[in-house]
Amino acid sequence: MSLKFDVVTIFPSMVLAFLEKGVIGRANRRKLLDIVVHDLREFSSDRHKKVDDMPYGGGPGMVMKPEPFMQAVEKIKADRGDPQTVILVSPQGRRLDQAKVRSLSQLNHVVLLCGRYEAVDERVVDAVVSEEISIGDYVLTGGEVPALVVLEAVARLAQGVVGDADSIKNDSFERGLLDHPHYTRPADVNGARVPEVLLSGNHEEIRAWRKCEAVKRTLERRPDLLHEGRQLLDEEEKRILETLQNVDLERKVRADV
Ligand code: 4FV
Repeated sequence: MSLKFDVVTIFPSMVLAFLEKGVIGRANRRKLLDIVVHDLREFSSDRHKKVDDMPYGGGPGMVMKPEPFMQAVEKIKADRGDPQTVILVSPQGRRLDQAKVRSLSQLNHVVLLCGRYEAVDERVVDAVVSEEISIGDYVLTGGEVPALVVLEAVARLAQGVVGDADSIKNDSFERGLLDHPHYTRPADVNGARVPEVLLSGNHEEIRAWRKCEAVKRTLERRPDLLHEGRQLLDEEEKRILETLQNVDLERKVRADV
């Protein structure tokens, strides 16, 4: 069963353009994904297809009207069946992470609502939204990019979308770790050489080096991930982490002496 997405936006061409390219574009053409993009203006009963209005209580900017979103979700339910979740992407939402992406990828019908202007009328959230998701603590001009971030991150976990399933298994964050460094030809660029171990053909040493680099990078750049995701580490990774932390500790002690 292909993963169904319905995206509601005032810029359908922007979303459709994204869905033509790359892995997602190919999966869409091969019907591994079933994506429908809806123009919010079609659900406006206003003769000028107005979808926004002045904010009650005053203040800057415009607010998106509730009825068009409510109509759009009702139409989607009537035509495409009840979705398992209706997501409004907004800065007020739960922060998206790979764990959330993985849980969304277990569903088979997801609706994504894209806001524009200052905000969406809160009654949309009360009436038809299951959850709000944020892609990060910064403010964009529209929900289309966040909606496509959610769609792409979830769709690539769907069966057959990404050619080599191994690349999913080794994903960053899949196991609470950042990815190890990657290299390709040529072996020497202006004197910058590829680590010898990767040229050795010794697959066990390569595997161990990559694991060590992943733990080292995570400790250096994202210790918060190790704090939250320690239980995701296997015994070997835990040993590597201990060794690195002991080395670190010794270095600090020596520095203090
Ligand atoms: C956003 C985010 C975001 C807020 C007002 C669109 C903008 C504008 N959505 N994660 N960060 N949305 O900045 O999800 O309409």
